[in-house]
Amino acid sequence: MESEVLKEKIHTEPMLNDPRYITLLSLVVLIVTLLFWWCFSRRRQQRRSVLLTGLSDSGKTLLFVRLAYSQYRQTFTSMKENVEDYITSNTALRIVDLPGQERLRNKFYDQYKASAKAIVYVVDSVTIQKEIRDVAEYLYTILADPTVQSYSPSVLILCNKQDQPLAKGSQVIKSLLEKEINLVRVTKSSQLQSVDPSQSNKTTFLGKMGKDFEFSHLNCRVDIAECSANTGDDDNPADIKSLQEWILKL
Ligand SMILES: Nc1nc2c(ncn2[C@@H]2O[C@H](COP(=O)(O)OP(=O)(O)O)[C@@H](O)[C@H]2O)c(=O)[nH]1
Ligand SMILES: [Mg+2]
Repeated sequence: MESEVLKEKIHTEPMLNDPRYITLLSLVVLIVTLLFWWCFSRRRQQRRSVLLTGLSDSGKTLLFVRLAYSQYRQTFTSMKENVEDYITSNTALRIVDLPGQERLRNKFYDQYKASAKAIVYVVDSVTIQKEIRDVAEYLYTILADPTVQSYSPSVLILCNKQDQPLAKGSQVIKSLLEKEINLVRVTKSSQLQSVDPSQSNKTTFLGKMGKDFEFSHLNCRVDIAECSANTGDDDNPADIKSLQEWILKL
């Protein structure tokens, strides 16, 4: 009996002392750890948010409510974000309605941009001409963002409030925005250069150098659609089908 125990000892001990065995063991442990870490970080980074962005009063919160609860609720100026799951037949998404107020929007945008699978930029089609500078500047900030540049999420420019008689159509809004971003990108890049010349080649130039700005020049896809989030009466029912269909295609 005792001799058997002794035999076994002799048998196993050299194995544990063998440096090759130790190396193999630590390699296996390392690989398993890395695998766990990789799965975990992938889960965390999974980009499944659809961000609703745009200036205040463009209709983001109303669109959010219609998407998430499919009913009308009175909205108010949002001071913080609204988040709700949005389950479609093929994916589980998350709709995030970001505040549009100038003082708040960057903070919330920075918080959510890394999780963005898609960005919906909501435009008030009635006041677009009056507010074109603000609308274009905010859109420029979103598109030129380094995170957006590297992940290139799908972008939808949503021309809301189409139920209003004075609303501009999507093609008019598209060319208004392209013209204005053409001007905005010149001012933005010269501003950056004067603040810190070394930064000028780090920030991306939006579009093609030496050509007028067009959305089709970007490496992320930019779509444009019309909708109306307002609860309609029977004469003009609310119509957010274009947005719902676009989300389904993500
Ligand atoms: N006529 C009309 N009004 C809208 C539409 N969408 C939003 N509104 C109104 O615009 C105002 C601002 O909407 P809200 O959702 O709070 O905009 P937010 O600031 O972007 O979140 C509210 O009074 C809404 O009722 C629309 O499609 N048509
Ligand atoms: Mg709001």
